Amino acid sequence: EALNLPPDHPARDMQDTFFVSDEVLLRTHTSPVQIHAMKKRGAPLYIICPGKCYRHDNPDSSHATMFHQVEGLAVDTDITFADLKGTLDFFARKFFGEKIRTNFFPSFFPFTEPSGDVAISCTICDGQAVLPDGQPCRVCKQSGWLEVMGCGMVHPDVLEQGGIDPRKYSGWAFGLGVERFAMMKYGINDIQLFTQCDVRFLEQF
Ligand code: 2NM
Repeated sequence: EALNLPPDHPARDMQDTFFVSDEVLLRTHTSPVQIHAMKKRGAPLYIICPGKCYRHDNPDSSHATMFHQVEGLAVDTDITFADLKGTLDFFARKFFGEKIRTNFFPSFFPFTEPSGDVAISCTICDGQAVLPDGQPCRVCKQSGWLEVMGCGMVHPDVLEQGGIDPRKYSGWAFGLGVERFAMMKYGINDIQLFTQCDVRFLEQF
C-alpha cells in the first residue's frame, strides 16, 4: 500500500501475484525493500536493492515464477529526470559496451510519476532491424530496440509513505530483471536454464 497500490487496485491482479493468505503475498518486485530503507534511513538516500521476486506466470523460455530483480533508488534535494537518464545511459554503456544507444519512452507504474521504459539498441542487429545478411532481426521484432528496464520519478505519495518530505526531496527509481540482462549479455535463449542446475550450463560461467 505504501507503493501507491491500494488493496482494490487493478495492478494487484495485473501482476499475477502469489497470495499466501488474504494479507500475505510473495513480492512481485523488490520495491517494498525501498520503502523499508526510506523509513529506516531517511533522505538523502542512494541504494541498490537486489532480490528474489515471484510472479504467477506460465513458465516458458522468457518467464520464470521466481526471478531476480535489481532496483535502484536515489533521493536527495534537486534530483531530476535528467539525473535518471544520465545514470541509466551510463550504466547501459558500462554493461553492454560504448556502442549501445538508449531510448526513453513514456510508461506507467503506480509508484512513479512520470514513468518511463528504457530500450537499448538491439544487441543482435546493432539497432538496424535487419541482420548483415539482409534477414529480418527476430530478437527485436525488426524494431531495432529492446525494452530492458522501467523507471521514473518516485511518486510524492510514495516518498510521504516512506517518511520523506516530498516538498523538500525528490527521487528517481528504476527496476530491471537480472536474468534478462544476463540473457542479453551472454546470448542465453531460455530463462529456465538458470534454475535447472545443468552442469554443462553452469560450468560456462
Ligand atoms: C521499476 C520501475 C519504476 C521503483 C520505485 C521504487 C520506490 F520504492 F522507490 F518507489 N522502487 N523501484 C521502480 C520504478 C521500479 O521497476 C520496473
